[in-house]
Amino acid sequence: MKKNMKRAILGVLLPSMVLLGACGNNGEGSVKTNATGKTEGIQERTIKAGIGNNENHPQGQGMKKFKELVEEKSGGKMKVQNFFDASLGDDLNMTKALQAGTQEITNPSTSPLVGMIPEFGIFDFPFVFNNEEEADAVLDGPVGQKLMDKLPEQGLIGLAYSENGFRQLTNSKHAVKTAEDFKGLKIRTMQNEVHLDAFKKLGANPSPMAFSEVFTALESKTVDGQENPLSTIKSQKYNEVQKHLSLTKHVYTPFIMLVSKKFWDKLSEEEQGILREAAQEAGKYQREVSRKENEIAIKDLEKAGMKINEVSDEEREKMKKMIQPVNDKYAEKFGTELVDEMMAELEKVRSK
Ligand code: TK8
Repeated sequence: MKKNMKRAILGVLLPSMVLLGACGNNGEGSVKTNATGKTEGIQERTIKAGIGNNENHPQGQGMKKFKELVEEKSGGKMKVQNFFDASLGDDLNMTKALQAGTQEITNPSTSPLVGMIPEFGIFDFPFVFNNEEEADAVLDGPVGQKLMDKLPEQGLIGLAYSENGFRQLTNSKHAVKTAEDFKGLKIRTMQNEVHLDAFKKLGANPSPMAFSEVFTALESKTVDGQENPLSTIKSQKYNEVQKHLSLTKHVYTPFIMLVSKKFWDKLSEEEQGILREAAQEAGKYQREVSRKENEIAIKDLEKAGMKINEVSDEEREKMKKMIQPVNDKYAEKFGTELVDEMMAELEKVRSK
């Protein structure tokens, strides 16, 4: 074939091959951006998502649903890599990794975030929620959104709430049926000042600790007890090192799906929409799984030999009165307006 003919063909073929490559492989060098420099469309991305619980726990099942939804909605281009059992660290250090941009997603309890955003502490007021319906209404309403709006200045984006759940007390010493029974008990708490003050008010001796250290602390008797929802007590096998389970139902803890703002700001609107939608759908699914699992867990824990006791409403009322000065102190600290708004939301649900 004549040289100039060859050159002519290559002159047409090469540029179109490069162009095709740019549209086809979505590699880093060929990222399409719009006039504002934001990326457009959906790029190939791998998203590291870490949690503290294991994959069978409702939180783990929620993250597997999140992965499935993100990959389905992005045509497989956005891949979620789930890391369970605090393998990337505990709630606080994973949240700090998001702020640093070295991890993309985590799903902590809101309680240990109060060091960054104190106002999340309003969810830690003991006995503030009576049931899941009340918790869902506050979290998915204007108060929950107001707290989400405080996240970007901390380098975080909040996508959705889901359910850790109502916390129950376990310990190795004795049943806790009355407020007096807390006296002297060494109880592990989350790193949260409201919990610490509330347990001190009840006469207990609280010790804040990261989640991944709890089982060893119970086993070695460094602490007498801990408090977590039934699904966590079961999935962490606390029954192996705790004899008594007291159904105190003293606090409702949410989980919150967080994204690194450093990562978020690189995403196109379409990619952001996919993550937000998937997080909200997975959050609703996870709440259902959590509620079903708690019904199963209490039966399994009894079968596993735990001594389970109820706490009467009058004793719960007594505990609530003892702790009220703590709630009042933190209402001042977190802003009485926000607390009043939460109480008004609760009134709406209760008067239905
Ligand atoms: C898991 C924790 C856990 C929480 C705790 O990462 O620390 O006791 O209840 O679920 O967020």
